[in-house]
Order: sequence, then structure tokens, then C-alpha cells
Amino acid sequence: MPAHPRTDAGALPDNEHIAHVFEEIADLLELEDANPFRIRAYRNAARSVRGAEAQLTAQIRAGKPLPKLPGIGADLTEKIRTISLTGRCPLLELLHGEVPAGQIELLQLPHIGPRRVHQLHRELGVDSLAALQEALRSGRLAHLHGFGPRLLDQLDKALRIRSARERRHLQIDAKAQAEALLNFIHGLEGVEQVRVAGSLRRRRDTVGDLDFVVCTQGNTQQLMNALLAYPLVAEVMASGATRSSLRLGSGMQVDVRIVGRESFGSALLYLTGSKAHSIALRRRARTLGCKLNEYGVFRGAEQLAGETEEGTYQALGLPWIAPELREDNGEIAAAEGNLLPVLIETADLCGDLHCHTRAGYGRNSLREMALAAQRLGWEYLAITDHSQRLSIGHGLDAGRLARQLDEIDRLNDELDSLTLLKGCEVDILPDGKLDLHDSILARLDIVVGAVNSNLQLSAKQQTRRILRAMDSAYFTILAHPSGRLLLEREACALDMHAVIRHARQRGCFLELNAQPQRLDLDEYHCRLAKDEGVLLSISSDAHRLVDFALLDFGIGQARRGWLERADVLNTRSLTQLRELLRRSR
Ligand code: DGT
Ligand code: CA
Ligand code: CA
Repeated sequence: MPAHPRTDAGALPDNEHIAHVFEEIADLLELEDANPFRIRAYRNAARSVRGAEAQLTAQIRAGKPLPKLPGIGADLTEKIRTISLTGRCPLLELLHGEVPAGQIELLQLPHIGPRRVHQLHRELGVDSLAALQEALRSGRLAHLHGFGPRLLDQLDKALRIRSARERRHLQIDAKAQAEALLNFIHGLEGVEQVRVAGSLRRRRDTVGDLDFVVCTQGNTQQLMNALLAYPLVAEVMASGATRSSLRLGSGMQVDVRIVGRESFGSALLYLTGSKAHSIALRRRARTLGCKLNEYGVFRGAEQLAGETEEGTYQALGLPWIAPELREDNGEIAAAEGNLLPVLIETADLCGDLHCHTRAGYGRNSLREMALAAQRLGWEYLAITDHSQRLSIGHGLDAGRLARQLDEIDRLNDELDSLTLLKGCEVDILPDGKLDLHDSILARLDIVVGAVNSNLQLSAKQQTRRILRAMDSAYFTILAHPSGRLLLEREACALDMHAVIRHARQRGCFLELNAQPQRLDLDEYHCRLAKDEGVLLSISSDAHRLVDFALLDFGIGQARRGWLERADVLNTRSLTQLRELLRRSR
């Protein structure tokens, strides 16, 4: 599944996008008590567009006539044309102006359609998320007809995820904003050094706020004033000569500390955290008869360290500890015993085992993907477009996959240093069967099995489903194992430990999907897989050339999971990889 259904600037509206617009129109019309026939027309149109064989926007932009679609007359054709050419739909914008904003927000919750929004309004006067939350908490919601315990539970979960989203940010979004501000601070007069600290430096999957440490030997107040003039600052919440808190226009909060050279390392250590790691370090300092704070390590009045992080750790009798490990999960003991892992780096990767081309949901051709991978210096790239089930016009059936395999053979003859591997992202059906026949799977080097539907099964059913899929002789890698979408969808109920153990028995592998919205496996299960001796594939799940760069996020997560080069499948040479894949059969 594409992890990012977000619309990026410049992307063409695809059929899914158009269908979604029509569905939203139908929902809003229903909220307005519009004519039922009109509402139904938009619902039918959505279904029709979704089922279309061709991409409508591409047809229109190529000047071709639209194919005949059931239920799409002149008026809807005109709307499709407008959406395709401008990305906008005036009717939808009009409706957005008419329907109360709170009701639109309610509509975006899962399991809440127009009828329930009406009911909430009519019977409880609820027409905003806040009012719904209140009704849920006070127990009033439970009295409403049709709002059983299961639905209440689901709503509670959805509301909690929403409020988490308001507070936290994807690492990729935090990183972009941090880099822009970092550049700005770099350019200010008197700045000797500036570093990002906090959870972003520890490369956590989501980030609450940004933390910066700035080093100057000059006047701190002057520097702070210059810093607060950053054009994207929306609000200064607190400000002093050496520390400030501000909010950017995006809503992101930023904490800034300015320190002198003698304390830069200790301030960086302190603000990088985590809090638990800092507390453990301070305890250690005390047992050594010293004191650790953001200014340095002190014995009495004497400063032993503080200028650098290395020096600060050293004064505590420890080697430098990578930020990704600083969670008080055994890293201090490991450091003490000189047993810190040598963490994996992006340069250790020899290839990527999960990506998509234009034949599936991707944007680029097979050849373009291959050449980009070759330029990255990789030895191999596995092409893994979706299998038929996700299709609705897109997934590969056996025939189209077979043609792609022939194309891979031809390209492999042409390519110098890169080898394309034959793969497929195959749906794991609800009963645990794979979505393609063994006769075609047998022709593949890699079968990336994925749960892309029925994510709500019970833990027992979901676990059984996945173990069964792994039992296929052709199964090689379990894609995005938990199914979570950060800030959007929680992980499936699943006995991950059982999945990991089964992978070891079967000799197959789990994926660490590097899409910033997935980062799935999480760090905890990465470490568990390592301990159980199951290799992970750090995969980009690229849908376009630039997505290969997303592997960095996967590497960050892998490092948080203590992974070393040897723990990762795609650090192996092609020969070693082929041997491991052969053994998994
Ligand atoms: P976040 O922003 O929620 O993603 O997570 P962090 O880890 O960036 O947390 P944040 O921004 O509250 O604080 C940044 C670092 O500053 C934190 O990792 C440790 C340090 N810090 C903040 N408040 C305290 C505190 O009350 N005590 C201690 N020891 N350290 C703190
Ligand atoms: Ca922070
Ligand atoms: Ca902070």
C-alpha cells in the first residue's frame, strides 16, 4: 500500500482522489438534507471512477476522450475535468462553506457518516469533536440508539489518535522544519555552533517539539533577539537571554538554549535526553562523587568536563553513546562494559528489497528505478509491485507480472553493476493464503507478503493468518508487519513475538519499512528480532525515485533498535543474499 496518500504539490489527482471528492460531496449533501437522488448520483460516480481501468487525469491531460463510465453524465464529466486540470472542485468548496466546520470534522471520524452526525446533533446537540469527547466521557453517548460499546470504543480510540496528532509530528516533517531553522541560526552573528537536540536527534518516529542548543561567546541576549526574528515565528511563548520557547506558523513548538563554549557539550547532552537517560547519568555521576547538569560535570567547584559530549561521557567513565540509544534501555551498562553495538549506517546497505514502478502504484518506470538504484552504488534492487487483489485496475495479475519478469531479464542484460531481483508485494488474504498462484511465485526471487486489508481481525486470527502465509514455500519477507500508520492508525492486534519466532523457524525475514509514516517494525520489535536472530530488511517501499532517500529514516529506526550491519538482510552481498533467499525456500 502506498504509505503516503498525502497529496504532494505537483502530483496529479488520481482516480482515488477524484472518487474521494465525490464521496465527500455526497456526505456533505446528505448533511444538508439534499435530494436523495442527487446524493446517490455522487456515490455511484465515486464507485464508477474507482473502478475505471484508465487513470482519468492522464487521459484528460493527454487530450483523450474519457472512457464511458456508468453513471457519469455530462455534468460529472465536466467536474472530473475541472478536478483533473485544476486539482479543485468548486462545488465541494461551496459545501465546505455551508456545512458547520465541527460537523465536517465529525464526519472525518471512522464509523461516523452523515446519518450519525445528524443523530448526534439532533439528540445530543453534539456538533464538534470537543462536544463528542465530552458526551463520550460523561456517558451520554452510550444512551444513543446504535452507539454500542464497540462503537464507543472505536470512537474513543479515534479521538485519542487525533489529539495525539495535534501534539506530535512525523519525524520527516519535524526534520524539514528543524533544518530550515538550523540554517537560519547558522547565519546569525556570533554563533559558534548550533545543534538540534531532543527526540529529533534521537531519531524518534514522532516528535513533540524541536530543541536547539546554540553556542556563543558573545552577548546571548543580542543573539536571542536575532533568533526570535526568524520569519516563521508565530508566537514567542517565553523568552529570556539564554532560553526561549516559541511556536512556528506550522504549529510546531521550539525550545532554544544558548550557552557558552565551556558548557556546549553538556547542554547538548542534557537537551538531547531522553529524560530517563539523563537521570541515569546523573545518578552515575553521584556515585562517582560528582555532579552532572546542563553546564558540565563538577567535583565541588571544579568543572571536569562540559565543552564536548565526548568529554562529558568520559568524565563519567563512559564512551560516547549514540543519541538513538539514549533511552535508558541498557545502553549505559553496555557502554560501561564496552559492549555498545556498532550501529548500522546508510552506507552499509547494498540494495533495496521493496519498491514500486509505474506498473503498480509507482510514478517511475522500471528502467528509471533501476538506473537510480545503480547510481546509488547498490548491487541489487528488488522490484515488488502489488499483486492482483489490490488491483481495481492496478495490481499485477499473473500475466502482467510475467511480462514484467521478461522486462527485468532484458534490463539485467543491459545494466552494468546492478542486478534487478524479481519480486512482488503479494497480498496476504484473510485466510492466510497468498494472492498469486505458486506457479508464478516460483519464478520470483522475493515474495514480500503484506497485510493490506482486514487489519481489524483479533490478535489470534491475525497472528494465525500471518503464520500461515509464512508457511508458503515462496514467502520471503513480511512487509510493514504491524500495519501502523503513525498518528493515524494503530498497529494491528498481533502476537509479534510469535511472528518473529516463526520467521526464525521458517528462515524468512521481517521488513523495517522506512516510509516516515510507517517506520514499521518499531524499535522495540527490531531489537526483539535481533535477539531472536531474525534478519530484517530495511526497505524504502519507494513509489518514486526520490523515495530511496527515505531509507535514512529506516536506518534511524534500526539504530534505535540497536541493529548492526550483521542484523540486516540488505547489507549482504548479492551472492550472500541469494543464498539466504534460497534457504528460506
Ligand atoms: P518530544 O519533544 O516529546 O518528542 O521529546 P523530547 O525528548 O525532545 O522531550 P522535550 O522536548 O520535552 O525535552 C528535550 C530534552 O530536554 C529531554 O529529552 C530531556 C531534557 N529535559 C526536558 N525537561 C526535562 C526535565 O524536566 N528534566 C530533565 N532531566 N530533563 C529534561
Ligand atoms: Ca523535543
Ligand atoms: Ca522541548
